[in-house]
Amino acid sequence: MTKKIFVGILISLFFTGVSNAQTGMPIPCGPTPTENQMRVQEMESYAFVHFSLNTYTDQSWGFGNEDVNLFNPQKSDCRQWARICKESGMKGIIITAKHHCGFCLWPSKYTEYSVKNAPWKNGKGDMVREMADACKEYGLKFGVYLSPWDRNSKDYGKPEYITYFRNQLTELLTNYGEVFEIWFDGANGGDGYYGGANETRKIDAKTYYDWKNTYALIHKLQPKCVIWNDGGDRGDLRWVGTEEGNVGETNWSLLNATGDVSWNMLHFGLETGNKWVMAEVNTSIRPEWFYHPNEDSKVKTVPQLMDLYYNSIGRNGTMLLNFPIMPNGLIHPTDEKNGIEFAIAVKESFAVNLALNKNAKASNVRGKSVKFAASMALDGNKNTYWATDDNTKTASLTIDLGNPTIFNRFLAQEYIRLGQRVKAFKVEALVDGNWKELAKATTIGYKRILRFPAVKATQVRFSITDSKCCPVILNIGIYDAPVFLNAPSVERNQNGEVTITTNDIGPIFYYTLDGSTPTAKSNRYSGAFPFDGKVEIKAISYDPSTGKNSPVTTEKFDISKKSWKIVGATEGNSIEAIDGNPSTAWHQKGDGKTLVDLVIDLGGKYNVSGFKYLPDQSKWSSGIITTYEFYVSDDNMNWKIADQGEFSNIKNNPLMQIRKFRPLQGRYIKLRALKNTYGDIVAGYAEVDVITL
Ligand code: FUL
Repeated sequence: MTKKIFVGILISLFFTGVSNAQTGMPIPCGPTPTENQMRVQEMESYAFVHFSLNTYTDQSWGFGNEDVNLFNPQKSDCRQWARICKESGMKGIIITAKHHCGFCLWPSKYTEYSVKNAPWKNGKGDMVREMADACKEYGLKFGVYLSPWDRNSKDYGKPEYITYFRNQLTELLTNYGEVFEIWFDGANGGDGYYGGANETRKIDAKTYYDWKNTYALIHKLQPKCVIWNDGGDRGDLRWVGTEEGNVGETNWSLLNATGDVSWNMLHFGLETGNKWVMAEVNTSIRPEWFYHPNEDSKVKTVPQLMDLYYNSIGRNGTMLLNFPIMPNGLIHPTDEKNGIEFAIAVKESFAVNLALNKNAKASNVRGKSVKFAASMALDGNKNTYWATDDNTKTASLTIDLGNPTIFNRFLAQEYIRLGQRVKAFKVEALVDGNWKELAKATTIGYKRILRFPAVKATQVRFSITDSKCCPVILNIGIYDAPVFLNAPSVERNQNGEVTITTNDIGPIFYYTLDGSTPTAKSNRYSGAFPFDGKVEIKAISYDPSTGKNSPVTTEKFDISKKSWKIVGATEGNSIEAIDGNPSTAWHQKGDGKTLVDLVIDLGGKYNVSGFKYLPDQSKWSSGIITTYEFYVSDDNMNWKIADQGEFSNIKNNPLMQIRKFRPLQGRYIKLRALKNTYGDIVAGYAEVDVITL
């Protein structure tokens, strides 16, 4: 052998060695998910059911002194809940075993405040058992919500409560079979009944529950259970900072294991985080979590649920969708219908992957190995992936669709068992011989779905423009999904002018004023129209090109606000509190020392039987009232109290608050803010309205 040949062999051995190294799988990039997290991530969607004494008192949070005798669902049927959830595409159900009021849906040994003292099934019922059994029957996973805050317990706030809390946790994690997720609500501490003390108790949610040992107990009793915790040590899943049903478009499944977590970290994750803490998007199919009859016309529609799908699962999150239970113990037929139609819409949208097994070319393939070829992202196999060489952080994959193909969705998945990597990417299509950019985005993670107007193209180019480590792409999907029209919004301003609008492009509107369901034969909307006084307006969007219409919007308006006046306002644009426009708000600081009252002259005498309060809808808004009193007066001097209470979950869910009371006659109303979410002296109002007889 000549020296030259020998050196040649050495060189080629060296390079073979290098390329062999590259044909091995990429090493993990930062933190990776546990098997338990993987399992839940792959479930994608699961349900909450909210049921408790609140269901009978029309409240969001119970104070802890509500009568157990109220709990008597005549038709309760957990099998109905399980069937509906299953048909709505849910893979599991988490039941509110104990909400903040402390009432237990199972006959806990450790409290009298439970189903065992309720008339339901003569105190022999166990709703948690029925739920666990129904889940088993319907092939669903079973999970438990156990509120750490307990407004009934006399021990809440004291060390003894932790023993009580862990005893209850042990009951739930021992007696009902496998639990896939435990949910510890972050709302913690404040005023409550507390065994009759009726006082305010504050705790430090980070330290009070000794989460380390509480977690150890969970891991011992239920090794496959994931922990959702908003109040203390980092669990397996995180809250996304809102109950509206979306996570950030940039969504890293990472946080730091210790230290404070900001709103941005909750919503977008933390690229540099050292622990895998995936995002769970929790929201309700109705505005509120518990059942309220006045929300029967506010159930999320199929287009709204599809938005939720794209803004949660389509953004690397899981979707936790709540179904409230009615006082009779069943899910409302509208919730059932919309839930099931939603599942059908999801199925239709992703029925045919137009990229499946299509020819594809990658700009770089790890070690040039077939094991990591572009085709591995198009083979529908969840164990194979396209990967690039270690030092390649930008790469593209071009898919040949064969024929000109129409599509409007692009889906990408990373092989997250090796960590989350991609920081930015774009999608282009070859349309009539020219490359056209369809969408640009940031993170991918477990799953990312992009929506864009339909396009007809022969090739699609997916380019990763930035990545933490070499990209590892599990799956690509291209779909032609049906498009659903959104229900329009109907608003009425202070002058009594009604407007109907939508974000969709192109539809026309039809409406009715007599409570009947609008069709393409009803009144056609041709611009703002006057309608003063009480009315129920129903409206639809209609697309003349397809003949399809949106779900129906129903808005009820009470007496005219034309002659309303805010009394004594000295600052800001007070009219914004009563202008009928939910996106404007008035904030009053009054004398700068205490919260001041809002007094409105209704311009005439009415039988006032309720009021509505919408807090400022902008993010980080100040002046969100949490505790209030409401008065009515004839003369703006002698006031009769009509109602008082709390707007319970208003910080996380800043919805229109509706309160009804025994009617009182008067010309003036007064909303007195006693506390707000920031504990300062600003009272803010996006809208205030009355309900009259
Ligand atoms: C919130 C609670 O305060 C609500 O009542 C509801 O249970 C929701 C899921 O979490 O923080």
